[in-house]
Amino acid sequence: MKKTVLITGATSGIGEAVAVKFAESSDRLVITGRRKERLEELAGHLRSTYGTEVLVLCFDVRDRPEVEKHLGSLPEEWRNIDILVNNAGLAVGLGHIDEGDTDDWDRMVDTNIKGLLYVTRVIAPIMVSRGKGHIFNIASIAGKEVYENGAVYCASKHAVDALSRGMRIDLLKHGIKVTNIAPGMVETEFSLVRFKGDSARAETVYSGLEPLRGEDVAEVIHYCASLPDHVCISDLVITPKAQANATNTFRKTK
Ligand code: NDP
Ligand code: 8X3
Repeated sequence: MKKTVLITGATSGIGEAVAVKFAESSDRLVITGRRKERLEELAGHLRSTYGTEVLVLCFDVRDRPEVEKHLGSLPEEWRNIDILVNNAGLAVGLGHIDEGDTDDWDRMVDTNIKGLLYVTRVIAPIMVSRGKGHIFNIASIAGKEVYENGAVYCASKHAVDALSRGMRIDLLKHGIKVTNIAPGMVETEFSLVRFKGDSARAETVYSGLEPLRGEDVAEVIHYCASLPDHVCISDLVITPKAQANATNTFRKTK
């Protein structure tokens, strides 16, 4: 049966790949993000390629009134969200705690933690009222470990990890599953955003190894969502073969 899937941050990377994956299995999609043109382009592609029913909602997850306005007034035929993928997020900057840019910290905390909470606060009650639903929180290997220069991003993803565990307890009696997804290196726009548009620096992150692609993470999320109702995968760390943990990678030199 068709599911209705809400994905935050569907304009690129993991979120876009998740949208395509669920479209392939004929599900209905609510895709969100800030870049309207990208959302419209993706919606057009999914409609023409897969015949997908798509609702586009353009908003910033940091803006609580906007989140409440858009998600709190979903058209009746779109209200029954079966799957929420809390994916919108970012790292900005890389530096020691005594030198960090506090605006960067605000962006990470506001997007990765508060944005995820604002979205969940609107959608979870809908799931509770229906007695079913599945929430995926895209955390990170940075939510399991901490690395030099990444304290604030790591802290924000540790918060997501804790929220996944807390949500799972709170929503247990309502029949709602919560899956925490903790990817390692995925080649998306992530590093371009982290390095504020410095594409040469972003490319070095993935040099000499084969990183994950958004599609790899999407495949895993789709698998978790396809399991029988009584089965819940709670937490998954997914890395490329060449990555052992947050700091150890094996790179081939030319
Ligand atoms: P991308 O930069 O490719 O995608 C990030 C998405 O988040 C975009 O669609 C962007 O949309 C959206 N987004 C960012 N800020 C906001 C905002 N304020 N409001 C609404 N949407 C927002 O990176 P990834 O696909 O890699 O990142 C997706 C998630 O995966 C993030 O939470 C990231 O932390 C996590 N992750 C990524 C890893 C990696 O190595 N790439 C590894 C582990 C976790 P727009 O700009 O249009 O608003
Ligand atoms: C993204 C993975 O290792 O760059 O969450 O923090 S990492």
